[in-house]
Amino acid sequence: MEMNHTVTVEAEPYPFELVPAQCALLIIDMQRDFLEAGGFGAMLGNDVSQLRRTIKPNRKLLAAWRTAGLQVIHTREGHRPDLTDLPPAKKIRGRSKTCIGDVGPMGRILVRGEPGHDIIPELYPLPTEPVIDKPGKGAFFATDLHAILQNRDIKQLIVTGVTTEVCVHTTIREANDRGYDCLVPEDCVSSYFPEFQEMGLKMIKAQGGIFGWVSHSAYILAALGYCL
Ligand code: TIU
Repeated sequence: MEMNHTVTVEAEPYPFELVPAQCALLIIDMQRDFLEAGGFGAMLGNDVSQLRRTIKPNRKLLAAWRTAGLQVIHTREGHRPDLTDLPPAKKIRGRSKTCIGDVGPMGRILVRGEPGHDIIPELYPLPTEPVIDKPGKGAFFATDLHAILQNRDIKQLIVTGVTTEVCVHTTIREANDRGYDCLVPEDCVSSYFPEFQEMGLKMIKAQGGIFGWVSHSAYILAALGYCL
């Protein structure tokens, strides 16, 4: 397949014209701290099993992107071990007994270098794939993501990961304002709250695609010529 040619992906609110060579797969925060027991997500009182259904479709999409030689970028939410990049407001939010930087079953919560902060083994980055360490919810805030995308001539993003209404939404909004076209496969993103998943996806594609497009990984793989 010619990666500079446009392929049409079935999507809402209307078909997405995908140019594979200009489209990065951006996988947001598929970290143990959000997807496994004892991490940040669980600390906030969430049922982490809500997010685990995204692992399988993300694996398929990631395998396809790698096989096609296309660009993959991963992100991780977290902070420096000395917490100098952790806003005091973020640390105390939630009034939880345990907070960011405290020791949990997977090491210090949401701290870089700790087991819980790392990406789940099922989607572990290759050494050639950039990993963006971000202190906020959005992947553009206080990171070099925009520079990396510009240097690689990326104009479109397939955004997957967790959680839909928090880091995925914030990143899509930031990307949209910087001129990127964002496509979200609904089976590859998830929220701890089913109602936020539903409304989060609706918000992206409403008003003529105010933030982007919503599709399904099967449609993206089909457009790339993968038999399912
Ligand atoms: N709490 C929640 O839903 N999400 C986050 O705190 N971070 C991300 O979404 N990655």
